[in-house]
Amino acid sequence: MRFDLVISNGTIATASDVFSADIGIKDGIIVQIGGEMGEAAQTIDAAGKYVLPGGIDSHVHIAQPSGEGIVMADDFESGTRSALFGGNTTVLPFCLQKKGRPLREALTAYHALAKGNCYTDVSFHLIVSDPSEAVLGQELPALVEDGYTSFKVFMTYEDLRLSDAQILETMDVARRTGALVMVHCENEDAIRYLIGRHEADGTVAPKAHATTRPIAVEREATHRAVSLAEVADVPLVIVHVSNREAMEEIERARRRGRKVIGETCPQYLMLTADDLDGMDWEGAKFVCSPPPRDTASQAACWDGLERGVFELFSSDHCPFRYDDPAGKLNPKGSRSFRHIPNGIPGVELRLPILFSEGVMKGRIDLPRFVALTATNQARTYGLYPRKGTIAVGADADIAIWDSTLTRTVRHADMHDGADYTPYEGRELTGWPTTVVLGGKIMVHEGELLGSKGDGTYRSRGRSQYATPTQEQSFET
Ligand code: DUC
Ligand code: ZN
Ligand code: ZN
Repeated sequence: MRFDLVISNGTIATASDVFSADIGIKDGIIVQIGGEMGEAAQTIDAAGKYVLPGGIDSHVHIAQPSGEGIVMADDFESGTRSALFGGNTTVLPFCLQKKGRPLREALTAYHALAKGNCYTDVSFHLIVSDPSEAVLGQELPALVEDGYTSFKVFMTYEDLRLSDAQILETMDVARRTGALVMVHCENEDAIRYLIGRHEADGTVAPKAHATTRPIAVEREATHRAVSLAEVADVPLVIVHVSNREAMEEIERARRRGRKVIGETCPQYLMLTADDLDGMDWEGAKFVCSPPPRDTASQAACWDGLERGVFELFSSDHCPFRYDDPAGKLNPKGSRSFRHIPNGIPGVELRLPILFSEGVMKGRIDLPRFVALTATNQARTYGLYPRKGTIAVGADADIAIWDSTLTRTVRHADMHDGADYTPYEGRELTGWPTTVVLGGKIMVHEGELLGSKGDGTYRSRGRSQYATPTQEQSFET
């Protein structure tokens, strides 16, 4: 048999092109695009459908330790299953260093959780919470060599935040090793100050999460992060950008010649701070950081997606169950916003939201959709060209989309471990109907055909943007 699988009659989109051709797959790899296909063990007829690279979601949290008594709603099985049904074939979760402990220890535990349980391929970022001399001097450089080529640092959360000096030291490791630093930009001291004022006048409902983390808190930290990266001379990723003022910091830094990669997420297009104001503590369902803003910020984020301020559109999937003592309504969280775990589910709806609201509504074209959700993600995090595109020699990670399908979002139809979706009741047009991972049909017409364990851990190369001072462009 010449091919294991042929996908015929579809319209293929890459980050640079839209064209009609058949795809021939052998041993998990795309081996032919276009021309006579000949015999195949399996064929999918994709007539009338779009054939896109499988989504790569470079920002998800799965089974991440989340504080006393709090349990994340997804393990690797449910999180990657949900990702798969949403048209993704690779996700990049975060491995969190425990303070005072080596990163390797966290990695060993995290790999054990993932092994044999994944429906998509996975690769880990590191969260550096304790940049000790040993971590900076030995551990991180060795881990970069081993394919852990990106790390996230936090400017917020008492137990995670790094000082400016620590951020600079971590950036310096990235500069020397070619790793890429991702920064969560919110000013913790300013948040503490505002929390104090809110508590003093008894304002403790979920909405206070938004008013204690206003745009100025994110803008200031974004400015500081890009400035620190300029001092250290490293490129950086500003993750989960929520508003125009933070975007302007990114654009200003780029005008100074800096390499700054911007990421935004579905919640900043679809939700506002008013969603945190629901009856009966329902606002807790929308608590995430940075918080959703207002409709002007939503428009700004769309503008950023259209103009290229953002190269990455990721979910920041960080699921906690709502009606659960280990989730949003934990005993303390049901009394004060301060104790509501931060994060919302989104890995399954990231792509349908951008397809429906972006492509179908004419805000972005299909190549830009592919760039934002797969190609740029692969380029940024050292997976390209093995992943993130449809090309001969690439992994056969493919999602087939039906742009005529309109569905109302119901959590009952989701495949994650949460008990709600923030997008309940939204009507979306354009859904993935078939997902192929490494040449294997994992989902077809809503049916799960793959098994947990079909997804494997993928070590990464260095980001193609992680070279100091040298100009790079996202053009394909
Ligand atoms: N940052 C994230 O990236 N995800 C969830 C919570 C947070 O603060
Ligand atoms: Zn974050
Ligand atoms: Zn996140």
